[in-house]
Amino acid sequence: MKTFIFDLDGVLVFTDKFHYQAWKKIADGLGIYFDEKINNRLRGVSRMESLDIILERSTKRYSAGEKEDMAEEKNNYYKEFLKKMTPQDVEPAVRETLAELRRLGHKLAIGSSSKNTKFILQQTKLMDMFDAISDGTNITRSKPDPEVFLKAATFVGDIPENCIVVEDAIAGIEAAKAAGMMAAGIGEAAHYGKTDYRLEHFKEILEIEGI
Ligand code: B16
Ligand code: MG
Repeated sequence: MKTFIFDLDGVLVFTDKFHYQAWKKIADGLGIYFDEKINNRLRGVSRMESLDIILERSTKRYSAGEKEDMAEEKNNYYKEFLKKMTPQDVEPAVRETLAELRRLGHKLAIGSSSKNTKFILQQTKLMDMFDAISDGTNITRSKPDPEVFLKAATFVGDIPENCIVVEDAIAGIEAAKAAGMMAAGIGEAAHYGKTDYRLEHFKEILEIEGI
């Protein structure tokens, strides 16, 4: 039996468009250029690090307090989108695959940088699928640091060598490998050199050899 550790944004749900719209409001308000390409760099990265990436294009320097306020304002916009999420925002293939992995006896965990993880899992009615949740509220270093995945393994009581991380972000694949885990990549991460299993579709998780 294995432990599967799932990233949230970009793997189980597609909230990156909400992150984009919320950050865009902040950037526009500050007169800073921001587009979808820059938004791609924010995948898997913590909220404050995301803000620092956006502010790279600013000529002005902001205090820690000002940055806290901007991050909070962004999160308030973002949460307005999350409030409208429903179970329909999870693709049937995702729900079916998780149910099948559970039926086969594997352990399932979340390994997400997001502090909104539990709210998203509640909105989409995914909470009951997981044995453990490691997220932005229990880490001090974000991906590519392995902390979020190592904590997930500890929470389910398994060793890193028995864990398979499913990720869409390159920072997430780096984190999985740094944790000594196997890494399955979907989307952009499927084409990354360090990815062990390349997934075209979520259901292909069930075809991973030896599970
Ligand atoms: P929050 P993941 C990450 O989630 C997102 O990919 C990233 O864009 C976001 O900045 C980060 O969560 C923090 O999110 O502001 O909700 O705490 O991909 O690790 O599930
Ligand atoms: Mg992600």
